[in-house]
Amino acid sequence: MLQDFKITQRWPATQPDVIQLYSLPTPNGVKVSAMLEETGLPYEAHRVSIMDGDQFTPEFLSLNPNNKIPAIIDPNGPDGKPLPLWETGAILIYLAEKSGKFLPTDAAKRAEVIQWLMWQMGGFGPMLGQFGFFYAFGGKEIEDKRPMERYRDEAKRLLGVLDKRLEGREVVAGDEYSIADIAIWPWVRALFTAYNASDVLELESFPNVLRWHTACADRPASKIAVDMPPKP
Ligand SMILES: N[C@@H](CCC(=O)N[C@@H](CS)C(=O)NCC(=O)O)C(=O)O
Repeated sequence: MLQDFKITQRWPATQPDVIQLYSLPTPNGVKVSAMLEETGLPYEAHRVSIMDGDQFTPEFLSLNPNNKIPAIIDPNGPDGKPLPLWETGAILIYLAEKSGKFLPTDAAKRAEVIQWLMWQMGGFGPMLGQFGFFYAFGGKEIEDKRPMERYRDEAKRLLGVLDKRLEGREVVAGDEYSIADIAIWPWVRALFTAYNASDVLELESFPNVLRWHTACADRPASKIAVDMPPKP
């Protein structure tokens, strides 16, 4: 039963039959909101304010001991049992399999999509996140610029890899829009928005990334996801 999950004591479900999303529109949060919007799976979004430390409350930690958003509970998981899940890569694969969308069934194409998803999870997201910390947030005032420069250069290298990949391609992997695109574009978006880093990363020198990002961000689902859960 959904109400057996302690997190529902702090963030009560008004629609207990649908997927419960605990999130905030950060790059990682947007990935899962975008996937839910793209698939059309019904869900209820709860706002977890990481600025106010909500992720460290016992209720949130009871769902995700790693104290990070987003996390979900699917009340109708495998075998009809509720399924709690965190880590966006795992959530995207789960939702793709549940909906039968955005992950090819062809084994080679599926492997390729998962490869790029893992590239985002293991490299693009964490490196851009560190760059953001040292360039735009808490680490901005640090006098020693080597940490910022290291992550800036790695961010540029990764953007170069993505740009090359997208040369003559509409999507990152496979033949159609997939969880690889859904995982990566919110991180490119953060470079323009939260990090204000167009100049320092010379984003104009990655035209394929810019073209692809515009197409991803223009999708109706993406437009809803960037404000999900909406501000109170
Ligand atoms: N690898 C995790 C990363 C999640 C993550 O870093 N979430 C950030 C927001 S984008 C967060 O909750 N930060 C709060 C904290 O670290 O206390 C995933 O993909 O789910």
